[in-house]
Amino acid sequence: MTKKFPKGFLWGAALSAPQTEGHSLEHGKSPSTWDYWFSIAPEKFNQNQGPENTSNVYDLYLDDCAKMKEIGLNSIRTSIAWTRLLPDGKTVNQEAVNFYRTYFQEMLKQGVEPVINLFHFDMPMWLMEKGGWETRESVDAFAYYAKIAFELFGDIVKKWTTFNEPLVHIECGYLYGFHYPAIVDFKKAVQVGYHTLMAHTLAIKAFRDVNMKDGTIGIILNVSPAYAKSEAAEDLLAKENSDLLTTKSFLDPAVHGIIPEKLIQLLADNHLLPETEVEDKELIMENTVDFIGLNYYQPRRVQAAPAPQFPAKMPEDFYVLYDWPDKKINPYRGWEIYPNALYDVAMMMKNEYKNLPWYVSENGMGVANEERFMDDHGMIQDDYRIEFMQEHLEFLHKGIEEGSNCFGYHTWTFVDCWSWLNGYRNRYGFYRVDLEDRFKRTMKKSGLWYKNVSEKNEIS
Ligand code: BGP
Repeated sequence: MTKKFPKGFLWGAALSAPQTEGHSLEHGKSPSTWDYWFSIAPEKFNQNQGPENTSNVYDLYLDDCAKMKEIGLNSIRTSIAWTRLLPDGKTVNQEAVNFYRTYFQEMLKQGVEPVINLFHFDMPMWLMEKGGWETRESVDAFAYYAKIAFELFGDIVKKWTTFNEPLVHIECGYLYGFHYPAIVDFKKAVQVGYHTLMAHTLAIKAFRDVNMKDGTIGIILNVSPAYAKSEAAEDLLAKENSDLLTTKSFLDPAVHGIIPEKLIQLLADNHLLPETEVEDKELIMENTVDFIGLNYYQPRRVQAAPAPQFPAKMPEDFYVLYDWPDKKINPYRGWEIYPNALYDVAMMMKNEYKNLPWYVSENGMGVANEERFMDDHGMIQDDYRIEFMQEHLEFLHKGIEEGSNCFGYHTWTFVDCWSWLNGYRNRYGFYRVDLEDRFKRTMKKSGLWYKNVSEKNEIS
C-alpha cells in the first residue's frame, strides 16, 4: 500500500565538512584535532587514511550539487569547518567565505535546500591547546564563530543547526578513548557536556540577535532510545538513567529550556556536577530551538549494572548494555537494526517534546567491501540499503500518521565519505567513491530508488 509523506517533506542526505572537503590544511584552514591526531598517530586510522583523504568536495562541489539533484534530493545537510572559516578563531578567511557561498548557492540553484551545521566533531587545535570544551572560553569562542557564520551566510542559508551529535565528542573524547584527547574521566566528560550545552545556547542567542528573516535553528542529536531488559525495577531504573544521560541531557534543555531535575540529582549524588555560572539557567530557558534533528542508527538495550560503584566512575555504573538475543544486526558496523524505534522516537517527540518540528537527520547502513555487489555496468546493487531505508520509513510514516510533526528524512550519506578512525571501511553513500580516483563517483542502485521516493513523496 502506498504511503504518502507530508507536503514539502525534506528528502535528503547528510554529510560534514571534515569528512568530505579535503585540503584540510590548505586554503587558509588551520588544523582541527583530527589533523593533529592524524599527524601524531596515523596508525590509529584505518589504512592510515586521514582527514586529507576525503571525497574532495572542495574541488568537486559544483559537480556534487548536480549529483544531489540527479538522485532527487531536495535538501542536504553539511557543516562549515570552524577551522576554515576562522583559522585563528578571530580572523575571517575570505577564501572560505567564497567557497561556502558558492557551494550553498549552487545547492539552491539545483533546488537543494542547505541545512548548515556548525560543529561536527571538529574542534580547532588552537582552542584544544587551551583545554577545548573543558574551558569556559570555548563557549564564547563558539558563540562568536556562530555569529560570524550567521552574518556571512544568513542571506542564503535559512536552516541552521549548532552541533551534530554533541554526545560523541563527550563520550569518545572524555570517556572511552576513541577520539582525541582520549581522556577517561567522567567528571571532565560532564563539564565538557555542560560547556557544549552552553555553547549551543549562546549560539542560539546569537542567532536571535542577528534576527535573520525566515531563518530557523536547531540542534542535531544522536538518539538511541533505551529498551530495558525486563520490567524489574532495577532494569527500568537503568533505562531511565540511560535516557537521562544520553537523550534528555540535551533534548530537554534544547526544547524545554530546562536541564532535568532528575539528571541534576543523579550527578549531584555522584559528585559529578559541573561548574556553572549564575546566568546560565536563564540563558538556557530563554534560548530554546525551533526544530530538532535526530540521528537514529540503533537502539540501546540496557539492564542494571551488576556491581555499580558509588560514587559512579563511569556511565556503566548507572546502566550496562545487554545483548538482545532476537536482534537483527548489521555485521559490518556491529549495530542492531531496529526500525520500530523510529516510531517510538516519533511518539516521544509528539508526546514529550511539545510536538516540535523535527526530522530524521541521519539514518543509514554502512557496509564493507561493497564492490562485491557491483554489476557489469559498474553499479553497486545495494538492495540491503534500500530495504533498510524502506523499513525505517515505514515506521516513521506510522508516527507521522499518528500526528508526529516530522518534516524530513536525511540519510547518512550522499557520497561515500571518510569516516574518522574507520576511514573508508564502511560505505554509506548513494554514490560510490573510487579510492583509486577520488574524483570519480558512481551512482548506486539506492540512488535510483531514492529519486523515485523523493519525486513521488511516497513509499510503496
Ligand atoms: C554519525 C556521524 C557521522 C558518521 C555516521 C556513521 O554518528 O554523525 O559523522 O560518521 O555516524 O558512523 P561511522 O562512520 O562511524 O560508521
